Amino acid sequence: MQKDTLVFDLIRQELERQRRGIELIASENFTSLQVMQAMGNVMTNKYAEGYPGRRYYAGCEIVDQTEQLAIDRLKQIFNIQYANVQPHSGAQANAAVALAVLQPGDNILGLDLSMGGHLTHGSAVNYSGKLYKPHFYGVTREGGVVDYEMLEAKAREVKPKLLICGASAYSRDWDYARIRQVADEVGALVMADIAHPAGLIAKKLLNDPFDHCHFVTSTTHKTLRGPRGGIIMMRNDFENPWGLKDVKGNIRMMSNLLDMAVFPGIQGGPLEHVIAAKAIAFGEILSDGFTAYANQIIKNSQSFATGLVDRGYQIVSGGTDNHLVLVDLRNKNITGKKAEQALVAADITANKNMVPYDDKSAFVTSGIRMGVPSITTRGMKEEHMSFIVDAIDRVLMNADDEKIIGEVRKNVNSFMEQFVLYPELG
Ligand code: DSN
Repeated sequence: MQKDTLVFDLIRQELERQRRGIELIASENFTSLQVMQAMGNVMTNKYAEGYPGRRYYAGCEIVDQTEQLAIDRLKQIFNIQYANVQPHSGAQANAAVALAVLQPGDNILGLDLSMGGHLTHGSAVNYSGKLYKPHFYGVTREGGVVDYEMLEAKAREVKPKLLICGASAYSRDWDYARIRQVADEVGALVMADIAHPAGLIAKKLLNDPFDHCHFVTSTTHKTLRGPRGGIIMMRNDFENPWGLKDVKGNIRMMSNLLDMAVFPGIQGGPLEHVIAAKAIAFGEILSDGFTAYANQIIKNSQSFATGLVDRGYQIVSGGTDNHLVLVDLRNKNITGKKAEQALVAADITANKNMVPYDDKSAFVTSGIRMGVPSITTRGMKEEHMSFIVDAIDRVLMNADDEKIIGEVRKNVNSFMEQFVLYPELG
């Protein structure tokens, strides 16, 4: 068969783009070569509907072993009793939890998307806002931190069946114990979506959600640095003390209900090649190297945030506990959209983002979200953050000056040469 040079040329171009630029999209990362290699293998040919040892297809003896390895390693990472590694994405993981515990029309309560929440936490354009009745809490206008009093008041008012915590543009840690307290008071179950900070939680650098939240979901490709995908986890409540039922009206173990919600509930065949890559990534997370990586994320993030503040940038909530910052650009007289475009022209990739109480639309926005997981993977340390802050500041203060942006791009490209990415790929 003839090689499809058109597609492989584009893949090569994407590799060069990733190599020459500064990647600050907070939800991205660079996997190891072996994680990528595992995604391009013969397991993509295998159908394996079901779970290890109980499949609907023959010939699953080998993929059973990779999937079981992924499950066992994930349980070890977070010290948990239950893990499902089949969700194709974080959105699928959240959909499966909702399917397992909610009925259409049930109340759910999550962080407002415009305040840092996620589409799957009840947005009107998402299944979560269409199938269920969404309610929201926000962050405080002054401090930019989760407004727990508002959360508690809303919970008491709407009595959600599922209370969702976690965010995609929030730089502070969560008080899971406080959330669980009000959830118990109003009879809600709690789901923590830790897609963004999971790698930091894995190394105990942030609060542990597992003792307080009934269900914990995540993606595997952000701070966990694995392949694109999702996972569902539980430490306790394994036995379904609430008496939730399956479609036939039988009370089942919570683990069964969650497994059934993933398959056959919302997915068919699992992506066993991706699950093999998840197993590899989970093995890497268990290593000392990943502990050093997670610690370096925090150091880089702190140093990056301090550099921005020193330049007069306003970080929502005033700083960061995790891997990202959300910058309110209103005092710099530039929109998020314009900032994103100017930065991309200088080979610095970050995404525009609404800030809490934004006066601009989601297409324009007043903010920019930036994170350090990718640049930390490339080997950057605290001392490299000042170059990045300088470059960002120069671009944003000269967003219409193509000459200056061209100069910054050149500097960025030569700066990045020292942080070699995938040397094995030539
Ligand atoms: N799109 C992801 C992010 O960038 O945070 C969340 O799904």
